Amino acid sequence: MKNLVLISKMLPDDYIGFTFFVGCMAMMAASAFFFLSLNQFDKKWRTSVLVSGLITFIAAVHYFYMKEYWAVVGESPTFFRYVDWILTVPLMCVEFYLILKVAGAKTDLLWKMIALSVIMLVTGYLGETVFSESAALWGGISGIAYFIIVYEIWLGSASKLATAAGGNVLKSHKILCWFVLVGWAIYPLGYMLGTDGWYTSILGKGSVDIAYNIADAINKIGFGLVIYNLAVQSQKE
Ligand SMILES: *C/C=C(C)/C=C/C=C(C)/C=C/C1=C(C)CCCC1(C)C
Repeated sequence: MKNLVLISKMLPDDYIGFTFFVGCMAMMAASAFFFLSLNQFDKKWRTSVLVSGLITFIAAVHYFYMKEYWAVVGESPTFFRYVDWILTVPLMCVEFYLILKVAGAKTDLLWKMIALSVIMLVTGYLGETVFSESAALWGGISGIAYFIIVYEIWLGSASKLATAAGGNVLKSHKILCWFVLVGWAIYPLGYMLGTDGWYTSILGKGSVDIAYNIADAINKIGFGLVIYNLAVQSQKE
């Protein structure tokens, strides 16, 4: 039987390991926060806050594995990373759908967003692993799916529903739109730092993991807090 590693050394210059560790703790704390707040919400908002907690909780578990993987194997935990994303990004689409339900959002919108995010992530995974010699091509296909998501929420049917809903929902939808446009854009940047393509001569090489870890903290915890705040504000009224 192989050795079971329970704890591994953290070197003081292991900045990547540090962001994995802090990421793990931050996701755990955020999950505790969302779950423990559930009782203060009535049924209408509880599901949304629960989903915020599930997103950070799923990430916390994956970060627990990823920090160990990094410490023991010393490589990017690409597989765990994408399993995390394929579970959590569709849940973020669910959040959009849940808050827009008041304006009559249909499950078509939900499935369309989920399908686009799956295409975005599967093609990105292929570009980072199986077909890494054509990473730019796969990243480009992934980028198209990403732009359609951005279009859908900023200008497409999701934005029309948000306008129809008005008030707090519209305000929160707008903030979430910014998360997707700016916060999510860190991921393709990380991808370009970690793979070889036409962009390598411009950007050089860097750590995918630092980019992805920072992006995850901003997007998963920040996104969840926007939903939490929407629930608090709406319930006050
Ligand atoms: C919690 C995790 C989140 C919000 C992950 C989001 C991931 C992306 C928006 C990834 C996008 C990518 C591209 C747009 C092109 C290159 C490949 C990806 C998968 C890194």
